[in-house]
Amino acid sequence: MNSNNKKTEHYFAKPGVANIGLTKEDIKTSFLEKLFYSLGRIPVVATKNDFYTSLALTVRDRVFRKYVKSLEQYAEEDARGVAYLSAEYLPGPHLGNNLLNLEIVEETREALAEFDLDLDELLKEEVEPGLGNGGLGRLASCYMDSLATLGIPSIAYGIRYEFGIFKQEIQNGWQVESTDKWLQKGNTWEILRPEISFEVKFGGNTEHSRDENNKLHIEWIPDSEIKGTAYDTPILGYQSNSIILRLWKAEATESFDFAAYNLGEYYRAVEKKMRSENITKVLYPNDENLSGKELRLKQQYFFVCCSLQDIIRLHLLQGRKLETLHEKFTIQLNDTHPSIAVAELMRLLLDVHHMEWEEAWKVTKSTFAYTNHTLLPEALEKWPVNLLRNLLPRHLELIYEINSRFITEIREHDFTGEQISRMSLIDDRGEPTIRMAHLATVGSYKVNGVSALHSGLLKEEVLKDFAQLWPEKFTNVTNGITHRRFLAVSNPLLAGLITEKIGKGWLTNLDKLKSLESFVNDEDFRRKWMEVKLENKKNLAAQIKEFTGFEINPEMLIDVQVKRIHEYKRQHLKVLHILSLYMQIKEDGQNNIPPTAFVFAGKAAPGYFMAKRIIKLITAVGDLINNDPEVNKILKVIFLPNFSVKLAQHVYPGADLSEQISMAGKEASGTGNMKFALNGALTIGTLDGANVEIREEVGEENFFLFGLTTEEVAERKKAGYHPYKIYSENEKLKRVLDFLLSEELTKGDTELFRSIYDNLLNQDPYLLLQDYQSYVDQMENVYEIWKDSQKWAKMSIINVANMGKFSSDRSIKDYCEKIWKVKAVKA
Ligand code: NBY
Repeated sequence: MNSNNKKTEHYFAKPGVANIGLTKEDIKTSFLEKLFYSLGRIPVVATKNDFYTSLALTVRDRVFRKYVKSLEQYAEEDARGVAYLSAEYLPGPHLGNNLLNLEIVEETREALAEFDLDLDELLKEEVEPGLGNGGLGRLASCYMDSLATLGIPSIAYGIRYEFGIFKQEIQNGWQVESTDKWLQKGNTWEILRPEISFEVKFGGNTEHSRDENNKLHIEWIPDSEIKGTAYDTPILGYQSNSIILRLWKAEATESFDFAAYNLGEYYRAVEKKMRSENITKVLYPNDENLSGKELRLKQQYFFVCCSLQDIIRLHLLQGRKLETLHEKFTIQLNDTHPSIAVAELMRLLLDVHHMEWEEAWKVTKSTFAYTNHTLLPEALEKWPVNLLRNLLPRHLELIYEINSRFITEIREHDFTGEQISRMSLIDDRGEPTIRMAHLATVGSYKVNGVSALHSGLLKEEVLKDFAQLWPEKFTNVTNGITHRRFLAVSNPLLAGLITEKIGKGWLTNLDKLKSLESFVNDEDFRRKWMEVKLENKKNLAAQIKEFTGFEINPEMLIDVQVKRIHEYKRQHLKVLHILSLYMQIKEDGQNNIPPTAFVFAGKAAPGYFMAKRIIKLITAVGDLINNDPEVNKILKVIFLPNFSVKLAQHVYPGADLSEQISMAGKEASGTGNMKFALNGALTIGTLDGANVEIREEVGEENFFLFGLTTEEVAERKKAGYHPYKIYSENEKLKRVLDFLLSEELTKGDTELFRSIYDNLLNQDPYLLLQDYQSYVDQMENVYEIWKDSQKWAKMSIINVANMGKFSSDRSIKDYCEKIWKVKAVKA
């Protein structure tokens, strides 16, 4: 297996160290022991959740065994490591993934069968941690899988939100949110580390004084203080090491409680305790747009402060000096959410560890690297100066000082006054705010975007002045996904067929899929390929039935768009297309459309009016179509509520067509696009984000392209875009748009979709009308090819065969080589 490390093996072989094996018998024994001794249950009274928990504990022991081994290796090699800072993670269910990575799926299935238990039933019991909004959080979790698998010394830090992303229900066609109480039944995968705990201060003011040598001393006198405590979850890699996801929970400090208690102010103390704990209560459900919420800034600072103190503790524990922090650690900032870390590390080095400015700044900007995930102006974080002054007065001073030195530096270059004010960390055009992306850029040694297109645009637009100043600082790392979770675990049938053909090397080297190409003309293989897809479609149909009550015929073309609901992602463009088909059937009497089920899923930010209305539009179109006997044999429209990693794992394998239809230049990368293609769906999409690279890899003849390019979008807007003109000149489009206001669709409430209608006719900022005809035409082409099932199967195989590049293993290797300069530690 992974380790030939004699010392480690020897340690584990010592008498007294429990032998926890991986055979069916070992699993049976442990499973019963957990049920008896950890849960105090006997099989006759045990609930499904008890059985799930016993199994999870059984597996957790084995995962920790790997982790302890990894720790010993990392310590022995004194290796350079990565700390990944992310405010969000979406790990998905742990159990199935851990079983795969331990290679004990079948052993476990058989062991459970001997107790008359079904592994698949127990897997369903797991409640997943929804500690993120979407792509960014899921990416962090894919990266952890690859970091562990590749044996990169690393630790991931984040926030242990008590309530994750809200639960979505659909009531009367509208999204209704409720609290995600994911910890209600406990969380078997984490362990509390009460001894790993740090203080975090807020508010107050700073005091400046000079000592006898005229050296300036600055002291921050905060007005409140809380404590962050670590909860560790091991994340196991495939056949290999494990790393830790360390999430911080906020609590009141003891001293604080105690003082109040002495004063007899017990209730006041309890209240304060509750207020402190609020910091990690709930995840903010905004995916792309955030207003200046104080609690959100508190969350960001809270987890950054705990994480940096922990990193410094780990560094000093090895007997090293802080001056070498950047040699032993690199800290990756997952977007600007943790970017206050730049100021916080400066504060720790200057005020707590008494380093000089120049030295501290050198360490800081050699330690951080920053990943940008968005170009949307409204999603670029800016914190009001006043909010920082109240909450983090010392950090505000430090940011001003960093800025003033930075401005002095750039004045020496040939930058215009306009450029200098554009680059400043402080935007004082209105209410003064701090531009967090600028802080992150100035305070990092590398900045990367998440696809080739996005990284290019970052350099040409959002951060162009910085790219002119420091061209070598900018780089690209195209996103990737873990093919172990998104193929091996979630699509065992396709994984099995692939392994049968080419062996299992693809599990650790996804480029191996390339050899599938040599079987495209093998009729027998294509038949098996299509059989597997059909099975997966049946499974998806069963999920749809379970969660919506609707039945779809699994033979239909299953056309899927799953992702956060956002105008730039253009779910409503898909709706316009569906309505055009409806009209064709109803008004033109055309029914040569192949039977298609349109499946949508995704959450809308609770405060995002248009996104919520788009959900209502999808469900209204669904009501109309699904209940019309003339239409519903040909079309079905499904909205699957409460999209999650767990649900996603059923959706990708069952999809035929993947909708990646954002306006070019807006989707930084997308990762769902990769998951679909890896599971054999074909893509209809724009030249946006990683679609560009997917198309390059699979070949343009195997990708359904439509719409304007990024440059064309810019030109179109510059020349003056008039959606109304397009509307009035395209008869069929006009008919579809006008239908949005019809009695039939709105059941009499004809103003229901007025906001969408008006927006599209008057502004249409995401160019739906512009791209409409090109989309509809390309869908015609999709239908033509769908009718030729052999051709479709060939294209599907070629898509899968060319997904090698999109493994997160490749992404992490890129980070290691281009950015981190970190090497794997793996025997
Ligand atoms: O990150 C997504 C991008 O939209 C997608 O194109 C990319 O593939 C993915 C991974 O790089 N961004 C994203 O998911 N963003 C968020 O979830 C998010 C969450 C919170 C906030 C902003 C964005 N926030 O400001 O609180």
